[in-house]
Amino acid sequence: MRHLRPITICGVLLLLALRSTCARAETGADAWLRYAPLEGQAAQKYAHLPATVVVLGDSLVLESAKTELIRGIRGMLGRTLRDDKTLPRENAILLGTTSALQSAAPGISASAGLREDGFLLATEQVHGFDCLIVTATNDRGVLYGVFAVLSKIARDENISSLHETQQPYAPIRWTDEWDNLDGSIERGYAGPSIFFENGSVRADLTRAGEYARLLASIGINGCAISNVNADPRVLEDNFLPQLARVADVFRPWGVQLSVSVDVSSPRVIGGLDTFDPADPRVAEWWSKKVDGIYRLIPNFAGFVVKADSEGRLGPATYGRTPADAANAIARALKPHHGIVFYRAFVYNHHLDWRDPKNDRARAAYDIFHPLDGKFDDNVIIQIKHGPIDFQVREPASPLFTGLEKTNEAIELQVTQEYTGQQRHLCFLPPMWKEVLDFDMHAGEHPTPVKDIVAGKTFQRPTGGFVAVVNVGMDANWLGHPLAMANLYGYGRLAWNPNLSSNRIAREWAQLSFGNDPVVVHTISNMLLTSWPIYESYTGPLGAGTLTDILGSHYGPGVESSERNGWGQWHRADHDGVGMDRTAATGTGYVDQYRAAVSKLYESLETTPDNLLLFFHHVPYTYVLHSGKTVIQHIYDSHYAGAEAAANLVQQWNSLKDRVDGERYAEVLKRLEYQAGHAIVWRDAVCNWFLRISGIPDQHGRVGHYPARMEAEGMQLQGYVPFDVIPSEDSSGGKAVECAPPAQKCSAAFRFDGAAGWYDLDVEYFDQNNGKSKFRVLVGDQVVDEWVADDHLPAKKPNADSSTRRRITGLALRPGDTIHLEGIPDDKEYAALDYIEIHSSLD
Ligand code: GCV
Repeated sequence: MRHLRPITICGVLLLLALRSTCARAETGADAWLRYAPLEGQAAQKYAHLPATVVVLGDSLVLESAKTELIRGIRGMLGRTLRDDKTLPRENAILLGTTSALQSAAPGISASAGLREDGFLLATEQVHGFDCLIVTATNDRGVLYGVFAVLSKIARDENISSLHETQQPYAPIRWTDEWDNLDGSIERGYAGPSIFFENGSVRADLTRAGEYARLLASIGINGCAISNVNADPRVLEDNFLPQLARVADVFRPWGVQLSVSVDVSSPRVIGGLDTFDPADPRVAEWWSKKVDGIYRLIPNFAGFVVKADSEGRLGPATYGRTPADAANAIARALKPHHGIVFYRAFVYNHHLDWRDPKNDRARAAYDIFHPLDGKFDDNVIIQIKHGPIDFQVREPASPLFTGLEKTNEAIELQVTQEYTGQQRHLCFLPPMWKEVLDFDMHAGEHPTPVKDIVAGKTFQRPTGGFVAVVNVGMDANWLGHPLAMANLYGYGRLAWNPNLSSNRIAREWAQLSFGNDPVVVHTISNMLLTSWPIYESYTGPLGAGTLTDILGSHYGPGVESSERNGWGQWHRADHDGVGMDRTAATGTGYVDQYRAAVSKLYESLETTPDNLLLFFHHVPYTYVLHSGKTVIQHIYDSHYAGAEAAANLVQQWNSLKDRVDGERYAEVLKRLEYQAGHAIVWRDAVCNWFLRISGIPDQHGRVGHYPARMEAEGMQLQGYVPFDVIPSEDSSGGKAVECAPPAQKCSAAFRFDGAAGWYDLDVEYFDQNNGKSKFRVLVGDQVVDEWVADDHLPAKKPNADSSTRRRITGLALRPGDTIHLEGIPDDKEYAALDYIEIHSSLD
């Protein structure tokens, strides 16, 4: 080995010291707008940046653009720009609309064809001075341009010679938040609402303003803040001034406010005896209500409507159609340029599961296609990306080509309802891109979903993108520090769906964690592999997320999809699995697509493996394109997925000391949890399919766990065995609990392996209705203790609450007694499932 010279060693030490001081503690609240100081060469690159910023014009949004620029430059380069109002007599950064710039300096660069919100970044001489120009047709475009410049600097890009135009792909780029007025959030996983508490708008809206800034930085221009399962009180006269306060904190960032409304509002809060959209009194009620809103909120965006769905009232009450309901509301908004998003998520959740021709996936097309052309031009039909409900993999909804004379928006879901609820890492842009890029074959040229929703394919005046986000009061907005990559990715794709997932992942990693190439490479690799990993242990071959669809939508629950009216069926029986949606023998759903797509999915040969079970019912022995049988694929993918989840932990470990300690620890905790829960998924799904198919795993893994010691097989004191329901939610279908009157219980066994270093995995149940305590002892020595105080979505011991505690590096000797002690708390009885012992060298 070459010896390091002392000077080199000093250099290395200095670098290490620098790196650790640079690794600042962070909560994640700054998200991708950290503006962390650039060092050395990186900062040098911007040494010639002008010292002055000139804003031509006067508006709240331009003021935000200016203050953001000053803030960002201060943070990254440690310089405070001078703020000037008139064209300078020195080099400057010029901000203003094209018309303001043209009148201040005729002849200045203006990009022809800039659309609303698009911007131009250009370096050129103005009156003989070198200027960086950020211009747009509207103030919001200027703000977006400033964020683009700051992003370039943060990512170490050259800005000394620029002529770059960026245009949004579509006018609609919105988020929906499913926040309730009491402060809870439906399918929110990061704390309470940033908008509401105790039935009112929050007194302190600081976070709401910060959120609007984040949204603006990725080009989002509208936000509906209240749950689509709408509370009519949101439209009460005394509530409107409260909404106006939210609009006020959104306005400086160019984000327009919207709320979700209940179509029965005219009856529930309006004093009418009807909400029939055809009744003139109802139309008048909406009109007056909307006029009142615009008096308080002149830039109000409009409403989101969920009706006749999942128990919500709707126009069907009066035999009217969604078009009747949407138009009645849209006509009230029209004079104010407001819009209605009418959700296509309308289906019967009491479908008769015994009828093999019934199919929830058909619902949106069956209901909305016949209404094409009947919606007013300020109505947008908001269509979930797939025909079911944000499953881990779905084909594109056929409704995208079912509406040629109607505006559309695609609805995506940032909050990970069916994709791990921000406890599992699942970077969704690759999934969204599969749908956005999917050619629906609606013309001679490719007609991908992204073009249809943007209004390009059928020449619609408006349309675009909506995502359900559900940020909360948790400092880092979405719970998992890496989950914000999904919000960032959504915004970037809504702006430009042609961006690659790789580019988005790298951008986000750079902005959120800095430009260390190792960090950027590792994080983007983790992000880019995370959806396939999650899919492989939760819902392979297009069967849908095999989760508890009747409850939490979180852990495994294969059985829960079947024999109920919700229609998320996978139809697994003793012989085979999958929904037959073909035209020949199934529900006929495939015929909702245009011919080329329907042909693709009608045939077993051409249906891709990853959507096979969405379209076809096949025997377990059916051989996939991959050469494996369906059943072996199910087993193999679950084992491979759980292993890959464990590998995410290793990858993250390699970044210790390269990222700040706070986020490092939080991500590590979540990834370790995920690795454990992936095993819960693996075992539950594999054992369920083993039981129903009767076909063993070729590799002998399923049902055989040689390293495992079941709790019910240990020497128990106080602990009592019980059956876990459903049985696949625990190892061997049983666990032990320390129920009252016991106050402390123990389970013990003798270690009979060879002397050596071992890791111990303790599988226990962490419910949300108590905080049990656990201790592990080897002989008399306590080797670990913890409190089960996580907030998982379960009040019982089941696959939602099943949690792994890993204890590493234990020196065990044959004959050692290992004791597990549990102290119950409240309704949580310190339940234990099993222990696994692995050599630390494995
Ligand atoms: C807001 C799914 C979710 C519901 C949600 C619904 C919707 O069914 O589980 O929580 O309701 O979708 O999108 O309206």
